[in-house]
Amino acid sequence: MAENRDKSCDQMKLWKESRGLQKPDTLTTGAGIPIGDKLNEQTAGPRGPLLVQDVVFTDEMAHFDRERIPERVVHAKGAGAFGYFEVTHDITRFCKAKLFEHVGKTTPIAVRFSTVAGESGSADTVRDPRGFAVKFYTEEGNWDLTGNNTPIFFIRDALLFPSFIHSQKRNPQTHMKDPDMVWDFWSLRPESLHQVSFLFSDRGIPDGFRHMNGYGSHTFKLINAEGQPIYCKFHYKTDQGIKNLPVEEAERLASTNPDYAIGDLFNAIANGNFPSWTFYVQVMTFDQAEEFKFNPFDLTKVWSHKEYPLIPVGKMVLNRNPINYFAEVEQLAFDPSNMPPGVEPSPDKMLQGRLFSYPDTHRHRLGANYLQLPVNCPYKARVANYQRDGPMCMFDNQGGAPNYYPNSFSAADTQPRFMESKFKVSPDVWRYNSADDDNVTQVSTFYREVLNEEERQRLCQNLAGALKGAQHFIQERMVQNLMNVSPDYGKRVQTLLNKYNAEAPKKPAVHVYHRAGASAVAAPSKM
Ligand code: HDE
Repeated sequence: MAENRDKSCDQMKLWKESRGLQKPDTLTTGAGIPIGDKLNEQTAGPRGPLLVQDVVFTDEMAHFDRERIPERVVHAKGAGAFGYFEVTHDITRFCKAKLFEHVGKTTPIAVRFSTVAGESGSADTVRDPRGFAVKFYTEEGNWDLTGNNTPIFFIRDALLFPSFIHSQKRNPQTHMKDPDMVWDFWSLRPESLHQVSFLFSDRGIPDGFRHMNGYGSHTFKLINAEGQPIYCKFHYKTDQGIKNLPVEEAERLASTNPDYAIGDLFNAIANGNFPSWTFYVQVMTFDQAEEFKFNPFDLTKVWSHKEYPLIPVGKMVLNRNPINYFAEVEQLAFDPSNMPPGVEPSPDKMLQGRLFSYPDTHRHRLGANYLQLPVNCPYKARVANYQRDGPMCMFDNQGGAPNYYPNSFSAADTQPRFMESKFKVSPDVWRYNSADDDNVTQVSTFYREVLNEEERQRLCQNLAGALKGAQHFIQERMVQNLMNVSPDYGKRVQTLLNKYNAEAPKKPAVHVYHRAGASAVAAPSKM
């Protein structure tokens, strides 16, 4: 290998070497029929035309025409890897899930890290939260702890998610990222202040995927063997140490090496430098939850580590790169509703919304039988149900076993010990407005106590540097929200904006068809 080439650059060469002296396979069609010539079409005469009977051509082209599947609607750009989770500390007093059964137990895992707003070809080093999704292949089925590198989120009601994401993605007319949309939404929804402040701090641009923490983010419920529940949050702390990229370096990499984070992970694993994370839980009893000063299920807030200390549980190690990206990463499908007995959802509205959204998007993106794909298949468990057929059924479709339930011939039956825990809910059904559920206390603590002076300065610069792209009335609304967090925060951002606004060239007039009260897209005057 040339000195300055890393393993990802030499993948083709390394693959060839891994095959040793093995003879090349005979080239075939998709149906396995050997091919005599793959360089020349079958034509009537040397100048064409092409014959329909050239199945070597049609077989190749028809498959190519269907290569793309929809990219993930969010988190489209990402990297995956495989490894194991090992229990280092006993938590059976909280949780009966078999994967925590005893110290030393290991469970295979698949992990996918991602950015959120960019398309699958976008740069890795942008300011954006990072996805941190882990699939544990347990004997009781797959557990998909689908989190981010932040313990909080922008909103607390799942109904807002599509609009929030639209505001971060492309303008419906210009097809460009649009600061007006981004800041309009954030400034209209002040519950986003905590996550926005985190995002524009240094941690908004992690140095690759190995140097960041992960969080289950939501509150979950753990159930022990006696059936006792307790609320919990999950944390992964990076053993590589936290490292973030300075803005200038991130910008340089975005143009010179847009796949920086994918390459960094791939090469670390290929070189045997296996990244790892230490896994912790925080727990809160139901009584403590009743007394908690905030809504303990509010995803825009954290639980204090002082009051609810981190309890070590295990270690997660990544030691294998994907053998094929499409098969093992693009098709890797996480679903927060996949939880083994012993882990259950809390009432968190965001989590509840996600329980529906993920399997729904997978059925659209990958098809109804996506759980049969090798990377998604719960291979440590045995699937026994009454679901049958559908496109791309990959196995024996459960053979001759009865396909209805109940039946007199018994293929698979339930076991009461796997019942979910019972809990009380008796309030009125209503569309409860949670917009103003204390949007500032924890943000203020973050600004004044978590960040030091230099970090505060960088936060204000980063935030003002992005907010300056929005219209003045949006800037003003955002600054007012920051004032409510801390006058110092608001004033600093305002001072920077004054400077930027004074420097900014006058904006050219933009033709916009959209007016309040008018139809969203007015037809051009003459078609
Ligand atoms: Fe996601 N999110 N999300 N999300 N999310 C998706 O699922 C969604 C949220 C997260 O590597 C989608 O397969 C809703 C929070 C990760 O494959 C989609 C809501 C957190 C990944 C979806 C949220 C996440 C996704 C898009 C609000 C951190 C990538 C494609 C209720 C705790 C997983 C897909 C991977 C992906 C929906 C909010 C993390 C559409 C409705 C909060 C890491 O289903």
